[in-house]
Amino acid sequence: MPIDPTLPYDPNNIFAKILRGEIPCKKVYEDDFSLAFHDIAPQAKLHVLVIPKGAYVSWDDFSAKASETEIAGFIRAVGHVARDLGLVAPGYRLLANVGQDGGQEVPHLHVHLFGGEPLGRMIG
Ligand code: D5M
Repeated sequence: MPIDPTLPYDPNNIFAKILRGEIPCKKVYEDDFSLAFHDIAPQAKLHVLVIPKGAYVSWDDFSAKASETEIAGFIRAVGHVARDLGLVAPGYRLLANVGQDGGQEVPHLHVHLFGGEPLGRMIG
């Protein structure tokens, strides 16, 4: 069920639990600002989620409230993960669902990184 991204951050959401180490994940990358792990229900041959460590509900929340350091760190982390996974030459896709119309289900900002196979064009 899609979330309302205007609600306050829920510290019991599943990604908050992953960040606290309360539930496991298949980690691919971690630094001071970000964590990346394999999606539990992959929609492509390679499907990784990259999340900031800060308590941000959505892209909207993050872009409005995060510090420049957190924003730069997170964007760099996404690029780092793609390079680490060898996706730069073949290419990949990034996606962030926001709120009801975007179909966001987990109320902690996450960027989906898809790759490992030709993904086709989504637009046009
Ligand atoms: O995407 C939420 C994504 O989160 C969806 O692709 C499944 C994934 N998910 C849910 N629980 C887990 C756990 N425990 N590990 C890894 N991945 C998980 P959204 O953009 O919110 O629709």
